[in-house]
Amino acid sequence: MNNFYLLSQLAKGKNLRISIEGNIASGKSSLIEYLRKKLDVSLMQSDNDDKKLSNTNFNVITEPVHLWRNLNGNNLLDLMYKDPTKWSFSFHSYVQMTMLENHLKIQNNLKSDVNNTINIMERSLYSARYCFVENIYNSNFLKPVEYEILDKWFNWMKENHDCELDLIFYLRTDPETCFNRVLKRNRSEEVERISLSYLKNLHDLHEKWLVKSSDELDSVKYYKPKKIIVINANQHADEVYKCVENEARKAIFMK
Ligand code: D5M
Ligand code: MG
Repeated sequence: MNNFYLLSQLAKGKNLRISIEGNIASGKSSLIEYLRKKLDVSLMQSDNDDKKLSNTNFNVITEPVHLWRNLNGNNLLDLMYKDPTKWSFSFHSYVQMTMLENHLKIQNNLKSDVNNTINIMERSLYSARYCFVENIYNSNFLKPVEYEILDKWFNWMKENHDCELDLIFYLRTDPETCFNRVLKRNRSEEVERISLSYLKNLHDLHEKWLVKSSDELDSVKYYKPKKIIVINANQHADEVYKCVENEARKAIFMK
């Protein structure tokens, strides 16, 4: 039985909304690329055993980094890393908007009455707010009034649009591992601008939101889907993919 047969079982009769969350360079894009390739192959090859797969639609939505790198010729991602005090507000306003667009792409799918759909998105409106905005505010790159405006926009978006998720896969990675991967991938905007302490702070905020928070203890009211699956993403990518498969299997049996 392959991974995607399992995922298709989870999606049966529903539109499943999954977000892949994790620190910078935790392996989200690679996992999504792997899923996309496998899903294409599975759909093409679906035979008797995988018959149900052919009734399953996969909708993969990657993080819109290409938009942040090119807004009418402006590389906002680069500007934000170069001069965070000056550009963080503009950058995050645009990130929030493009993330909302991604949530709405899923919503349009739901409206079109297509069942058996697995929507997989890379990050969400929630990580942008709870991890990144929080981090730059704590680092004094946002003025209190800018932080308030972003927070107001976030709440408005959340309350006026359906941005619900069913499941989060959290790729939990040591900040040191992320740091080494950032160096290795050598993205021009990030090199020599992302420090280990920046990654540590982001890691702590992911943990606060996805691992440590609980309804009883929370002073902050975090949005969380019913199910959060934590994956040890310090491992080799092949092991991470295997864990995702095993966890999907467990989720089906516990359903
Ligand atoms: O790479 C995505 C890049 O974009 C990385 O440099 C972090 C940055 N990013 C993503 N979302 C945000 C927000 N909301 N604020 C600031 N910077 C952000 P990846 O490896 O996918 O994390
Ligand atoms: Mg990525």
